[in-house]
Amino acid sequence: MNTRFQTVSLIGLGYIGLPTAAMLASRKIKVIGVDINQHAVDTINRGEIHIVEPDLDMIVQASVAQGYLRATTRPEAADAFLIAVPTPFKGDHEPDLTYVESAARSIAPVIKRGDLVILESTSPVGTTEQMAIWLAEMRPDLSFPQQKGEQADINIAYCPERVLPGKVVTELVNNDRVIGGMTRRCSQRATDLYKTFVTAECIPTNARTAEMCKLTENSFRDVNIAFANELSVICDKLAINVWELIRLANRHPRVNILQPGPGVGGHCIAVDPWFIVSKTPAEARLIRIAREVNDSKPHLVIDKVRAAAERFRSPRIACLGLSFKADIDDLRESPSVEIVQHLIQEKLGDLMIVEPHINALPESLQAPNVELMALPDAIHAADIVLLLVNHRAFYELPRNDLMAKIVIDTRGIWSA
Ligand code: SAJ
Repeated sequence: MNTRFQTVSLIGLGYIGLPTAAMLASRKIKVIGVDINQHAVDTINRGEIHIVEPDLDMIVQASVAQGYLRATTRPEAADAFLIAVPTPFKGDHEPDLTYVESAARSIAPVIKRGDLVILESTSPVGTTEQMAIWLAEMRPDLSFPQQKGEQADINIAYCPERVLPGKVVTELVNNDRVIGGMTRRCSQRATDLYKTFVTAECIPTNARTAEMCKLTENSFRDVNIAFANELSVICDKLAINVWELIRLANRHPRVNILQPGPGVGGHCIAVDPWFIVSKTPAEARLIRIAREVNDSKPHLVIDKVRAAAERFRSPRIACLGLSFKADIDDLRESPSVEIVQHLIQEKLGDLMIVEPHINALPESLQAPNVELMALPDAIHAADIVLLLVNHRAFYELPRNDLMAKIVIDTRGIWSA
């Protein structure tokens, strides 16, 4: 264990911050979690969690019980600060750095000589340097890497997380980490910190490359999903089963096509490519088009439902799945939610929503003729079955139950 970090503070206790706090605490480092959400703070201090992530509850419970993890709404002194706050976009896909700025400004009064500040939030290139400027503005008594290089009082690095929701606990430990220090010493200190719980490699680089690396990874995935989604549209026109096509093409030793779906959701892949486009709009042509292809997919699904609904006076439509991907409860930026919202607006019929991971419909989907239902009841009553998410539970549905229904399978779980 690294004894130089006695106390570490996590700013932002969401899907990344809380698991990271828990991993550090499980290595017997004193962790102070900070979040503006009082409910999250209270939940964690009871040893419980406010998000769904396998195995995280046990680690948080043990860390709180043993006194290694504690949450609060106000930053306190620590040896290292990891900022993991949201970076959404505003207006025409422009990155919104408000949360990063307020996180940086909130820790500025408590940082001291020798501290390490790490930004983990997905950010446009240059954000870490900007964060260092905000900190320096508020603490003229301390020196920062942009002023004093290796001799700075405060070390600053950008270290993106790259964990997959649903597998966060194992991926936090087993994934390689890109460590983008503003100086070599910053990278070294950040590596020392991550090495307390990461068993994989920590690879040093500079802050800008690390920022771009995170954006590149998610854009790579987005472009590849866009390719699959475009193929699905082409195959619909040409009466070809796209899932069979992809399976066959993937038999080639150097081809590995991803899966088409109803669109790309979540707070990462559907957002991060825009951070590249916003910095270099003229150059990022393919990246922008991929975003547009993926964003157009929900509308093509709605067109299919509309065409199917025309066959009935008042169709009963079972919509299976709301989350942005399989086997999680996260509805953020979910194409399924977008699709269901449109179906509600168009009053296409009675909507029976099946989402095994939630107990109540989100407010945006509360309307007359919309009901959250159990799978068997919804299937039994449906004229049209719209499969939106490939949750494990849906694979097990007996095929006979779908006979005499119109099936729109956007994930290919039955059509493949
Ligand atoms: N999707 C498809 N077809 C596919 C794969 C995914 O349509 O073949 C859709 C999913 O249904 C979902 C969306 O893409 O709507 C995103 O899902 P995902 O599983 O690809 O990714 P996320 O958003 O859960 O996590 C990604 C991961 N990035 C990469 O795989 C490059 C993860 O490692 C990152 O840490 C995470 O983004 C993040 O936080 O940035």
